[in-house]
Amino acid sequence: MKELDPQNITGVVIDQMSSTPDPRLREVVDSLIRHLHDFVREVKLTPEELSDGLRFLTNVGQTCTDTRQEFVLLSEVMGIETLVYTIADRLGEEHGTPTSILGPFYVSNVPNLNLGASIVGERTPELVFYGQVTDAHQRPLSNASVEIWQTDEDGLYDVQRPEFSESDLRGRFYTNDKGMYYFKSILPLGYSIPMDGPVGKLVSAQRRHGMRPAHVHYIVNAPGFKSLTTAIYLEDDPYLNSDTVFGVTQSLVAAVKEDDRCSPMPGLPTLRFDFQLRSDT
Ligand code: MBD
Ligand code: FE
Repeated sequence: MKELDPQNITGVVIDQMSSTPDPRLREVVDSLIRHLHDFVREVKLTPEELSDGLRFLTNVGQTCTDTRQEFVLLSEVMGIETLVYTIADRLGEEHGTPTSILGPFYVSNVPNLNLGASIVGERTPELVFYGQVTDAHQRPLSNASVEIWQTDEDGLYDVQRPEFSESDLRGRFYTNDKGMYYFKSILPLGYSIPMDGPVGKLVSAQRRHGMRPAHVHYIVNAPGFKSLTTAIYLEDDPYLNSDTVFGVTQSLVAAVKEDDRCSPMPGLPTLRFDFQLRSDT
C-alpha cells in the first residue's frame, strides 16, 4: 500500500480506471480526472469549498424540470457549449455558417408557411427577413427547410407567455429554386437568461448582466447536408460583445437595411442573412 499525497493520488485513480473497456470512455474520463485534479491542486480547494461546489451542483440538478434545463444553461454560461460547437464545426478548416446555441425555447412542431408569409399574427410586420441557402461553393440549395423562432417586442417567446395557446413568431419555410427564403416579422428584443436559479445566482455573483443580445434562431436543413442550428444577432445591440451564453460570433451579426434594392418584398426594411451548409460526408 502506497502512502497517498497530493501528487500521486491522480495516478492511483487513473490506474484503477484502466479496466474501462470502452476506449473513448477511458480517454474522456482519464483526461477529466487529470484536469480536475490539477484544478484542485492549483486553487488548493478547501473541504468547505468542495461542499459548497457539490451543493451548487445538487441545486442545479434540482432546478431542472421538463421545461427547464439548468445544466444546459450552466454549460452555456461557462462557454463550454460554444467551445464544443467551434470544434464540431471545424471552424478555421471548412466553410460553413457557424453553429450557435439552440436555447431552451425550441419547439419542434411549427407551422409550414409559404414564402413571404408573416409570422407575427395580428401585429403589423415591420421587417423582411431573407437570404439564400447555399453549399460551401455558393451553389443555391432549393427546397431547403428553414425553421425560425424569435422573441416578441417584450423579449418573450410565445411559450413563455402566461396565456400561451398557439404558435407565434415561429415558422418553417422552404427555399425556392434560387435557394432563397423570405418572410415578414418584427424585430426581436434582447432577453435575459433565467436568473432565479443557481446558475443565475452564479452569474450575479460574478457581476455579469445575464442578458443575451437580440437574436433570431434558425435551423436549416437540406438533403445531403449537415443540419445547421444557429442564430443571427442584430448589429448595434448593446449586449453583442457580452452575450452571457457566448452564442455570438462576428459572422452571425446582421444589420437592418432601410432601402434594400435586392429585397424580395420591397416596402419594408430588411435583414438579410445567407446560410452555408456543410456537406454530410
Ligand atoms: C434564450 O433566448 C436563449 O436563446 C438561450 C440560449 C438562453 C436563454 C434564453
Ligand atoms: Fe433565444
